[in-house]
Parts: sequence; structure tokens; C-alpha cells
Amino acid sequence: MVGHGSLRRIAAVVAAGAVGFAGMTAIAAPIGAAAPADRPAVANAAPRPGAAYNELTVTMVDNVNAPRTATINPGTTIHWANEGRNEHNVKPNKAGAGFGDDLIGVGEEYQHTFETPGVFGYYCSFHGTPGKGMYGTVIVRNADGSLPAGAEKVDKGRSGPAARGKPITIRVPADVKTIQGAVDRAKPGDLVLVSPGVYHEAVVITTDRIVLRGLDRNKVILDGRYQLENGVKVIDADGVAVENMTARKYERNGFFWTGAKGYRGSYLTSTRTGDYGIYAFDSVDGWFDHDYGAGSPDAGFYIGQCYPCNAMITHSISEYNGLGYSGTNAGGDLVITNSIWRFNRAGVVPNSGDGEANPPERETTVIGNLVYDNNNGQTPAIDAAKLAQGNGILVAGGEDNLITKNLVFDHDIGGIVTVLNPEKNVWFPNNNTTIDNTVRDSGEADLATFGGEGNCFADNRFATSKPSNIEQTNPCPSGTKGIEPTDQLDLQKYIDATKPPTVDYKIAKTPKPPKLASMPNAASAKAAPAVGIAKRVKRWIAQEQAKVRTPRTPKDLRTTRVPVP
Ligand SMILES: [Cu+2]
Repeated sequence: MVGHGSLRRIAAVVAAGAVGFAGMTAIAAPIGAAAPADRPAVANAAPRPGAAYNELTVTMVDNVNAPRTATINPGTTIHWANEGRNEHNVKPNKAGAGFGDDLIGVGEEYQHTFETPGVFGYYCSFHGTPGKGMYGTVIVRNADGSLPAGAEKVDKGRSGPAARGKPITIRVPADVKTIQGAVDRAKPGDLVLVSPGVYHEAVVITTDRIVLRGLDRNKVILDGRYQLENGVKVIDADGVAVENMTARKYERNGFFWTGAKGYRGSYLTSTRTGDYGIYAFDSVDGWFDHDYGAGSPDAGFYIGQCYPCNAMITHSISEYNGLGYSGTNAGGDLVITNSIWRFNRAGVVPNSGDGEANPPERETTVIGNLVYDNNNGQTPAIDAAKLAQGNGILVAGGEDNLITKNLVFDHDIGGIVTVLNPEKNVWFPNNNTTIDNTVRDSGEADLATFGGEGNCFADNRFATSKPSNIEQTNPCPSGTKGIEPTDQLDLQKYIDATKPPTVDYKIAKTPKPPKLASMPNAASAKAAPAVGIAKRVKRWIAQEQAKVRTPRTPKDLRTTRVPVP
């Protein structure tokens, strides 16, 4: 989440004038160079200055505690400081452990002083379970400085059940009454097959390579009744596929993978969730197809913190969200294609940010999508979604992205835009290629760029741009050899603009989904765990990407500005 404070600070920088377009480019270099080349950009915990080692900060970002294991002396106070964009919490593994906080908001902190030696496991219930995902351990030394019993067992690494000789199918409710019960019984390779019904469950999957499938996408419904956190949460488990079901009314996410190598979500519907719809975090080798996400304040689809992600979103629809797609600090063989992004505040928004490790966002391909009418001020929305409102495809501080063969129309501000993202750091867009798109009916500019360097535009069909003559000022491939830009995008104006406030996701105008097809042969199709996905993505890029065509305007669109029902 972008804080108002940081916005104003950056707004001042932009407004100062001394930092013009060239100045922005100059700032880009040192910040880019300062960005860590590999994963752990997570701040290290350290004793607080002047605190004589009796205080320690555990930094919570999305979705990690750092350090994961904190070894302290008795009497030390631990501060859990949430520096991410999402809310987190601290739940002790053992109830009654005497510490914990159900909700630590963005920018907030929770503290507890540990007096008694021992090993205290905890986790964030939104993003982890004991020992998996977003979890941690506090080891309080004995008075003599030695480690307490049990300390040697901490963080031994992941292990899971072994596969059966032959995979089996476990039916819900025929074999096991609840989805969770069936999942807990499943071994790698097994299929959990769920019959139509409404299930008030928050399913947690920690076993590798199981397939969870509904018999009917629209009639197998996970319903959190606004009381449960995630519909399906896959934590530190590889190769799990979830298919053909609906999740609705969850406080956090519909379908969520974290720490996975290999994941797939197919024929999934997510509506009315408090954070994201369909969500992969710190996970690689993923495939989302025929999915639908609506009614979340952050993004309907989110792939965050991965490189190379080796991931694909295809044949999907995202609408009535804060953002259609968001991909913070993600990239590398990450493809968004053949999908529809509409009626969100903003459409497709690859972005770099401080709230997660692994910046910057990079090497994402947005190709062959239909992106229209993302101006919807009546959705739930995090601040970043409000800031982005009125834009179709918006690269906010990303690098080396390719945006091509998209049809983009009807946006209050911009069609395809590459701009800086003012967070704690200013993240600049660099070396993004916007080529061969059709863009029309944008309030400010069909194509626009502000800040960064090497952003190029060529062979697009468009009417307006900022700077004007964008394909001459920023020609491909270099984006820098063109004529001097005039009529720049006034980013300040949009940073300062007032946007409609967020609407509670429980009551926002989130219409029923359009008719969505179920998975073919759900009753009989063989279980296919999410293995070999990276190869499949690379094969698609090598063999299929060149065949993608710009979509046509849908025939059933009668008006250009589609009203919110
Ligand atoms: Cu969390």
C-alpha cells in the first residue's frame, strides 16, 4: 500500500521543478543500482540503536518475518513492525503462550517482552501456518546463556508425506465430510474431488502435488461468510493444482499459493475478498487459466515477488477490483495473455515496490489482452489502486517489460502508460517496450511515459500521447534517440487528484460473474499436479507467443463507457 505521506514527499520532489525529466532519469540510475540483485531485500533485524541489546525488531514485509528465527536473552522486547503493503499478525503456535496480536496494520507495530526461557513458535494466520509460509520462532536463552530445550529442532526445513504406490481419489463428502479432512488424508499425486455444495471452510494445503478439484465450477462453493481468511491457502507445498470451484466472501484471498515451486489454478472463480482474488506470492512455475477474479481491493490476479517467475495468466477475466492485475517485484518469463481486464480502477499494473523483496518488477510480457473501461470508482481499493485509477495498462516503476498486441480503450487517463512509482524509494520505469498495440478513447493520452530511460513506443495504432509524438521522442528500440519531448505528462496532477474513496468489499457493487464454463470432464479427467510448468511456459513463449493477435472489439459492447450495474 502506498502511504499518503510518501506520496506527498515524492510529489514535492516532482513539483520542485529542479528535477525535471532529465533529473528523474539521473535519479533512476543510483536507485536502480542500489536495488539488490537477488532475493533478500528484506531488512535485517538489528538491536534498536541505544537499546543495549534488550530490544529487537522483527520486520514484517509481504509475506515474511525477518529474521525468521530470533534468539534473545530473557527480558528482551521484540517489536514486530509491519513494513509491507498488507496487514499481518502474530499468532503463537500454542494457544495461551501469552503473546500475539490478531491484526498488525500497515505501518503498525506490536511488541512483547519475553521473560521466560523457551522456544516460541508463531505464524501469521493470513499468510502462514505453524512452521510454514509466514512464520517465525523466538528462542529465549536460559539465564546462563545456553539454549533452551527444543532450540536445536528449529528450522530443520520442509518435509512432507511420501506418495502412495498409486494415487487415489478422495471424494468429498462421500469419503470424507470436509474438504480439509480430505486434503489432510491426501498424499502427493492424489485427487481430492469435491461434489457440489457450499463449504464454509478455509482450506490449508501443505502437501506437495495434490490436486483439489470441484465437480462443478459454479456449484462447488467455498464461502467464508466474511469470517474466514482464505478459501484455499497452499503453503510451502510444491506442485499443487486447484481446479473448478468458486471461493467467495473471504477476509483475505480466494485462492492463495505461497512458497511454491509449481502451482496451477484452473477454472477458478473468486469474488468478494478482502485482499486478492487469485494470488501467488514468492512462488515460481505457475499457470492460471480460465480463472475469474472480482471484488477485491488490491488485485483480482496477483503474482508477486518472484524471479524468474516462469508463470502465465491466460483465458481469464478480472473485473470490479482495485487493480485487475498487480505484479509487485515479479517477472522473468511471466506472461499475461488472452485475458479480459475491465471495470477495475486500473487494468494491468506491473509495479515495483518497497513492501516486498526482490525489486524491481521486470521482464513481464503483456500480450493479446482486451483492456477496457478501467475507471471504476465504486470498487474496494487500496491506495495504490486509487492512485492508478483510470489507466488501462500501467507499468509503475518496472523494467524490461514488453507490452504488445493489446486492444486498450475507454480510460479516463491513459491507455498504456509507463511511469515512476513514488514509494519510500522512487521506482523508475526503464527499458519498457510498447509496440503494436491498438489504443483509443483515453482522456489524457492513449500512450504516455514519465521518468526513467529507454522506454520505447513503436508501431502502435493510437491518437494521442504524452509526450506528444511519443513514437518520435521515444522510438524503439532504444527509446532515447528521438527528438526532444514536448507536452509532458503532468504526473503531479494525477498524484494530487482526489479519487473516490474505497468501498467495503462486503458491500461494493460487485455483480454476479458472467456465465463461466466449467472444466471439461471434471469427473473423469486424470489428476495433473503442477509439475513441468516452467517448461510449459517456455514452450508457450517459443511456439505460441508469435501467433497471438490483437483482440477485436467484442460485438456485444453497445456503448463505449460501460456503466457499473
Ligand atoms: Cu502475514
